[in-house]
Amino acid sequence: MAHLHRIIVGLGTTGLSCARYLRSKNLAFEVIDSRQSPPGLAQFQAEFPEVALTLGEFSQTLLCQADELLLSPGVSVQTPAIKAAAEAGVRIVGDIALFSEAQEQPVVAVTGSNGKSTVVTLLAMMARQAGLSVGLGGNLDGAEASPALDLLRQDPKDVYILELSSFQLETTPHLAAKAAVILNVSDDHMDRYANKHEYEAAKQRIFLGAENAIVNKDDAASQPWNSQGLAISHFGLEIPNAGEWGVVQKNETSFLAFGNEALLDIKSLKVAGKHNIANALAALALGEAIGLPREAMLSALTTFPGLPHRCQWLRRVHGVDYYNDSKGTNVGASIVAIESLGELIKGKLILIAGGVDKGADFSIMAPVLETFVKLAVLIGRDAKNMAAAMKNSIEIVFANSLQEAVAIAAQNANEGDAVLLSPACASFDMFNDFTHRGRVFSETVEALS
Ligand code: UMA
Ligand code: ADP
Repeated sequence: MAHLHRIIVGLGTTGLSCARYLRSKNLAFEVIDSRQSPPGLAQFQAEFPEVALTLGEFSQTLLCQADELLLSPGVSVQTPAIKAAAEAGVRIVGDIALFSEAQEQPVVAVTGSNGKSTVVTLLAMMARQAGLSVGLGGNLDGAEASPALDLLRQDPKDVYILELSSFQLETTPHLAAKAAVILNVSDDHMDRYANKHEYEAAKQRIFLGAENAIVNKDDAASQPWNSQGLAISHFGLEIPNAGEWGVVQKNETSFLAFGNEALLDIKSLKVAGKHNIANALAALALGEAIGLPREAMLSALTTFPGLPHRCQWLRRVHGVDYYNDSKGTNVGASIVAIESLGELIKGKLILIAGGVDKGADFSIMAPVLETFVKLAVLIGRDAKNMAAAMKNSIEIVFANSLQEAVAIAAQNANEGDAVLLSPACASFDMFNDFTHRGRVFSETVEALS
């Protein structure tokens, strides 16, 4: 293995973590990136001055000479030069493949279009509450984020909890998770996949070699296509059958439940909305599959405050509540945010949305827009596309910046209304990432008088 010709493709967070990991194992590698100045460049040159680095348009000749490409998730396996290398017999894998080959502790793997970060963070809290040491990382962004391979350069942990994107799963041949889940599937990344089937097929790879599969009864796309050898447990928002996770009513109170056993009054959760009940149930089912005690799981559920930038309440100004859902980066997430906050408030929502649309179909937002939203303020590169799909449902205005959008929203909101940033789009036309977008929104709202 030590003599393989390995090339790391991409010098972002993943590429750097691969480089550090390979060096910790004394394995040789070189690096290429299609950009002239990738984000990890300065750091890489400081840490790895001796390693060959090729920048600029991918050289097919170089890629085809390798034995193995360690592909970053932002680079599609369909990129012509990568495809040519695969056809020439080069092994194409990603960081998650290296991770699963290298370690033997139980791994919990979570994918889905929405709710991944919430579920993995909540499950990590549950496991820690139960006294386990936890390695938490993967696609997850934010304070606790860590690329998967960085976790293996730390002390070994009792359990690893990984958030995985469809991109990461594309290059993972065998994950062998102790427990795996596809939380839900709605359109996302349609600029990268030829159709929804391809996107779903990438997500299905999470079950390869898994022991336990957790299935969302409310979303048929969460079912494993091949259930051979899998122990399956179910969760859903309806009354559960025996051995399933769900919601039961007792004395007009709703409880999270296992079979007919009421476990926790839903009002004691600190996070709101039906989607967060689903997230709580998914975390319970995953926790049970890795043997966490119920008591620890329920205790974590009553303290989990939710993550920033996900339907996060910021402030009330003149009777108008402001919510930051900057992580609502696809249509499914924004529909859920509009529905759950729309049901909560007395008045109507003013929605701030827009950015890079990733090939999404916004027309499916019509029912929630018509029911809960009185005005949409659209920003960003694909605002016009969005408006074309929404114009029959609600009134629309355009803004040149997020600050201008907040000002327009504030002018149009009456007492009892709420202003919601839930863009249904990626952020990189105007911001570094969704956290940057959320921060700008929060600061602008903070400055409102
Ligand atoms: N890129 C190039 N040329 C290259 C390599 C990359 O143009 O040679 C571009 C990609 O097209 C992409 C950008 O650079 O636009 C970043 O790609 P990357 O693969 O270098 O990304 P990393 O910095 O390694 O970050 C990735 C995840 N990002 C993506 O998959 C796009 C991060 O998830 C993740 O936290 C990190 O690995 C560690 O595991 C972020 C994300 O946005 C949160 N994920 C998407 C999502 O959640 O929707 C999938
Ligand atoms: P991900 O990591 O998959 O992007 P997050 O937990 O960060 O998911 O949540 C992102 C956004 O998706 C939230 O702000 C909310 O609008 C929406 N969301 C969260 N959980 C769910 C769910 N279970 N189903 C649908 N939408 C959800």
